[in-house]
Amino acid sequence: MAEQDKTSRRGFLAAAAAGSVLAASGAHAQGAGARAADKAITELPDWSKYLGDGVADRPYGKPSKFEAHVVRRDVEWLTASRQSSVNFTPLHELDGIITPSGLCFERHHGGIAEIDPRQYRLMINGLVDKELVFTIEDLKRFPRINRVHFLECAANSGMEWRGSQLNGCQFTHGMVHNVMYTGVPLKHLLNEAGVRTNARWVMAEGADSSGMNRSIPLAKALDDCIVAFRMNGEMLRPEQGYPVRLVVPGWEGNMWVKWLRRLEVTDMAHLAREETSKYTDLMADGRSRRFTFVMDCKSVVTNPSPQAPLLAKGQNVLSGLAWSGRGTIRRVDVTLDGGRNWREARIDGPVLNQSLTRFYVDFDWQGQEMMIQSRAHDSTGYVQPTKDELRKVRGVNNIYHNNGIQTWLVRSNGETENVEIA
Ligand SMILES: Nc1nc2c(c(=O)[nH]1)N[C@H]1C(S)=C(S)[C@@H](COP(=O)(O)O)O[C@H]1N2
Ligand SMILES: [Mo]
Repeated sequence: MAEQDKTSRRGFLAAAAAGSVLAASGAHAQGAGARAADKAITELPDWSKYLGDGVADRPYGKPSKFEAHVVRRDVEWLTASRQSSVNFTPLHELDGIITPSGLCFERHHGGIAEIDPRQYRLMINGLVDKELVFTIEDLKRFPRINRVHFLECAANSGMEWRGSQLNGCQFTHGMVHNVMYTGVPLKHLLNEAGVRTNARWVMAEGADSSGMNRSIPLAKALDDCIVAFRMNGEMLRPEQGYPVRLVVPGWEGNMWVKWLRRLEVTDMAHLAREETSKYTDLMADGRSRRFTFVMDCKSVVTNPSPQAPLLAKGQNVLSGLAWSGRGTIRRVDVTLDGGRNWREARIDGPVLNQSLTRFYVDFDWQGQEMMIQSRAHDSTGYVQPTKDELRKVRGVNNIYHNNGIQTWLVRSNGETENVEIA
């Protein structure tokens, strides 16, 4: 945590040194006097004088070197090993609704499996009329679909149950990503195998060294699950399960088995480690709730946020993300004064089912302290709860499924912190 504290403070001070913090009085450009002294205007820069790299130099494109700070980050003390660990999507550096493939957070239980696609096989066995084995090429001959969906780890915001501990929306909310998947509806493969009448569940198993597995109710498997091989048009990244992962729209990320090697159709849940010991919700009364599959409606303001302070007075843009595992986002409310006044945010871009949705509030800032929150409503009428409302039911010993309202304190110098309103 000390590390990211330093990072955000360093970023802020660097911006202050560059003279941009609180310098401008609006979103509009400097006056004529400032312009005359600005070498960026009066002198021809190198990039206008010399030829640039040719086309052959970058066969696979990368972001500008000036964007090198836009990376997934981890929190070292959170996990004991690098292979069973997690890093976080830099939400505060992104816009729109699609997460660039190279910035999708990663969560692995046994490191990244490196699978040769020619050796890859997917088996369907169990309560089926015929057991089947598919290669990648077999999968590509089934009718395929394209869907944009968020994947959120159930442990996202898990450190927030006991109060604010991580200073950055990358760290509090960055276990979510949103990409376009291309793949075969799981129902086509199950129909091909012929599901027996006593079947109720499908156990999905990964080919990584953790062999991670989860039980999916058959109804969900036949409804909207996808056996996906592409993300954002290209083949899945190794981190995201190359060459094949299961997409389980709206449901907790743990069920989206990566490096998918086997689907066993069963009459009862497998009661695997990840659905008994892990990914269960320890309630206030000490009992444990299992099978909390759906990720409830949630939102977060990505800018400003602790790693993305406000830099100028005057016209500003607040930006954020909202999503619901139960449908689409219908509305997002934003408060700048800790919940006394709420205004409706402006949603812009596609509003898709079980997908991240982008919202904005265009506002004027005169250096007043602000307590910023967002509150999302989904298409079922559900409204995102406060953290205290959740704690009343779930206590504070839980880790998973925290979809509570997040608060950022913006100080008069623009610095922003993760806080809670008592
Ligand atoms: N085979 C396998 N699948 C897996 C995991 C894993 O470790 N092994 N991690 C799960 C967890 S806990 C989550 S949150 C998501 C993370 O997906 P991502 O790495 O694409 O973000 O993958 C899930 N699928
Ligand atoms: Mo997860």
